[in-house]
Amino acid sequence: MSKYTPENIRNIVLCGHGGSGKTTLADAFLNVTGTVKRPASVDDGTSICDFDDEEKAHKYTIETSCVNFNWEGKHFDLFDSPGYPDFIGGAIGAMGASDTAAIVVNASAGIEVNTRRVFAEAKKAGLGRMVIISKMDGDNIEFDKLIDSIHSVFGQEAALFNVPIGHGADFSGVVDVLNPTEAAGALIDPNDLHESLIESIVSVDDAAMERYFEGELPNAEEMAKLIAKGVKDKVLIPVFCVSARTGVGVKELLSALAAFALPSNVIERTAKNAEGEDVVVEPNPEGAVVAQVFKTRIDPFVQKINYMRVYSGTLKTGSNVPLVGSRKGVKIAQLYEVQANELTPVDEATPGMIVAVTKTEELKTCSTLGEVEMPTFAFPTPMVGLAAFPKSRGDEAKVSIALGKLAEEDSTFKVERNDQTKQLVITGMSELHLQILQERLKRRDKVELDTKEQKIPYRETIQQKAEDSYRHKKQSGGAGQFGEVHIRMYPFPGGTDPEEFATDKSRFPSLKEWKYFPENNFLWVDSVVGGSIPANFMPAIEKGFKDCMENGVLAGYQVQDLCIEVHFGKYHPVDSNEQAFRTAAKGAFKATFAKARPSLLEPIVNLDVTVPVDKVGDVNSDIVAARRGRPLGVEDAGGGFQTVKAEVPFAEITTYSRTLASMTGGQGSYTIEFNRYDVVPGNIQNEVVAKAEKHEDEDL
Ligand SMILES: Nc1nc2c(ncn2[C@@H]2O[C@H](COP(=O)(O)OP(=O)(O)O)[C@@H](O)[C@H]2O)c(=O)[nH]1
Ligand SMILES: [Mg+2]
Repeated sequence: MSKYTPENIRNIVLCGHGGSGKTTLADAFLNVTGTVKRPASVDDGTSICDFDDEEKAHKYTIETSCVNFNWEGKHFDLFDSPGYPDFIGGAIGAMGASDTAAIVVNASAGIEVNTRRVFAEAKKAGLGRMVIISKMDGDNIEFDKLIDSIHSVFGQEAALFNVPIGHGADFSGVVDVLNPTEAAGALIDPNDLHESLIESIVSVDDAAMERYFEGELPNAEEMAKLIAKGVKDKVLIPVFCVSARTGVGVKELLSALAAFALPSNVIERTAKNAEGEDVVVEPNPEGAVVAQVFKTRIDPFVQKINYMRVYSGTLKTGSNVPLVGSRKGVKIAQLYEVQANELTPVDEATPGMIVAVTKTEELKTCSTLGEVEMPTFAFPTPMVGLAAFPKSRGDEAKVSIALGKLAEEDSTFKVERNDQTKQLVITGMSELHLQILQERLKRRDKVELDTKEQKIPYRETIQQKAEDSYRHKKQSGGAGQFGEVHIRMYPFPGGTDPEEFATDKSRFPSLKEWKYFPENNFLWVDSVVGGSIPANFMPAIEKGFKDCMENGVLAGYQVQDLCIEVHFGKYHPVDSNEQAFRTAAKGAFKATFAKARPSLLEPIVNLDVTVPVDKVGDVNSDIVAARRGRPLGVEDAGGGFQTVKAEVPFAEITTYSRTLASMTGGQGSYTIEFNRYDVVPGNIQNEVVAKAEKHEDEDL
C-alpha cells in the first residue's frame, strides 16, 4: 500500500449541478482506467457510483460515493458528490477530504444554481479548483457564450487548457492549448489562446515570468510545476472539455488531472492541539496518526461505516488510536479500501489515503483520530422542519432509532423532540431531502412516517391584574370534598426580579412566603391570613397551579410570566383534603386567568436571507407584507449577494424555503435563530384558539 506516496495521490471531488454528468464521468474514469470492466450507466440503474436503491430509483446522486483508480503512475481517490442543493451536505463532507474540486459544467445548460454554490464552497474549503465542461456531445451548445459566462462567474483565473473539435454529434476530439496542433474544426483556434495561457501560467512565479520575458520558455516539467502552484494559490482554474458518454476527451482529462490536480501533500493542514493552539499536520507516514472522518454511512449489512482520510502517520488494522474528545480511543478492527459499495480489507493506510472502517460506533463525520483535532466541516444548518409520526402505533422506539441513524449519516438532518409541543420534529435542507430520507427509512429500517406541518410552540400569559375564587364542594354519600381558594394574578414580565416583586410591602402587605419557578417564570406568593387555609394544603394548591401552567388554559400551551397570590380560603375540618384543594386551585386559576386578558405568545426568530442583489427588494417586501416581519437592514455578502436581516414570527416562516426558492430561482439561502417570545396579534390568537378547540388531542 505504501506504493502510494503523498505526492502521488490525487484526492478529487467531482461537484456541480445535478444532471451535469458527474456520475457518468466517474463511471467512465473507472472503465477507461480498466478498474471496473463492466459497462455502467446512470440511466439503466447500472452505475457504479449511484449504487444506492434510492439513487437507482431517482436516477441521481444522493450520497457521495468514493472510488479509486490509477492513471499514469498517480493514485486517484475520486468523490462523486450529489448535485442538487438539497443534498449539498454530501458535497461539503467530500470537500473536507479533497485537495482539488473539479467543478462539472453541463455544456448545454451552462452555469446553474449549484455550480455557483459549489464553487463558493470549494473556495471556502481552501481547495484547488478546475472546471470540466461536460456533455460536449449535447445539443444547443453555444461555446463562446459558455466561456464568457465561465469567466464572469469563475473570474479570469479560469483558462481553457483544451479546446473542443466540433460539438454535439460532431464533437470528435480536443486540442491541447499548451501544445497546440493543427486542428480543423476546433471551436476556438488553440493558437489564439496559447500565448495568453502561457503568460498566465508563468505569472504565478516572478522568476519564471522574468525568464519568460527574456525569451526563455519553461520546459514541460517546469510548466507542470507552475500550473500546480497556480492551482494551489488559486490564481489558475484550468478548464477542460469532455463527453463522458462518447468518451471523447476522457483520457486527456485523466492525464490533465494526473498532472495538475493537487498532490495530497500540497495544501498545508493545521489542527488544534489540547491547548487549543494550531499545529501543522505533516503528511509523514512515520508521524503520529491523524485521520478524519468525512462521511458516515449505515449499511443494512455491515452496520456503520466511517470513511476517513489519513493526514499523518500510518493507520493500521488492529491498532488502537486516540480519538479527540474521548478518553478511551478507538480500536481499528479492520481497515478497508473503498470502491463505491465494495470494501476490500487492507492492512494500513498512509497520509493522503482514503479508507473505511466498520464497527466503530464512537466515530461520526468530522471525528478526528489522533491527539490533535482537525477543523470541522461547514455544513449548512437545515431549516425545513416537519412533525413526524410513526405510521403504525407501537413503532415509536423503532422510529426514533432509525431517525437517529439518519442524523448520524447526514450532517444536514436533525431530529428533535419539542418539549413544548411534544412533537417529534425532523429538519432537513428541503422537502425533497426529507422525502428521500423517508424513503430510506422505509426501505432500510422498515418504518414509515406520516408528516405534517409542525406545531408552533406558542406560550400563554396574562396582560392585566385580576382576582377571583373557586369553591370545590361535593357531597357524595359518606365523606365529602371541600376546598375554597381565593387568588390574585399579576403579569410578571421576563426579567423581573422575583424577590423584589414578592417583598414589595405595598403589593403584599401580609406576605408569608414566596417561591419562584424559573422554568416558566412563575412567582407564587402565600399571603393567607388567619389560617383560612391550613398550611398543610398549600403544596396541593401549588400543584393545582402547576397543572394549569403546564397544560394551558387558552389553547393548551404552557403558561409563563405570571405571579399568583393566594390570599384567602375556606376549609372544612372533615371534608377538606389535598385533592379537594388541588381541584379548587385549578378552578381559581382558570377563572382568574380568563379575567386577566389572557394572551398567546409566539416565538420570534432572527432571519438572515442571502440572495442576489437584484432580489433584495422582493425579499424585503415579502417579509413585511406577507410575514409580519420587521426588516433590520441589509449587509453585503460578496459575489453579488446581499443578506437581508429581519425579525419574523416563527409561525410565518415554516414554509419559507419554498417561497424563497421560487422568488430567487433557487439562489437564495437563509438561517433562523430563536430570539424571544412576543404577544400574538388578536386576530391570529383567535384563529389559534379556535383551531385548538377543534383539533384537541389530534396527535394522541
Ligand atoms: N449526451 C450526454 N449525456 C450525458 C453525458 N454525461 C451524462 N449524461 C446524461 O445526463 C444525465 C445525468 O447524468 P449524471 O451522470 O447522473 O449527472 P450528475 O447528476 O452530474 O451525476 C444522465 O441521463 C446521463 O446519461 C454526456 O457526456 N453526454
Ligand atoms: Mg450524480
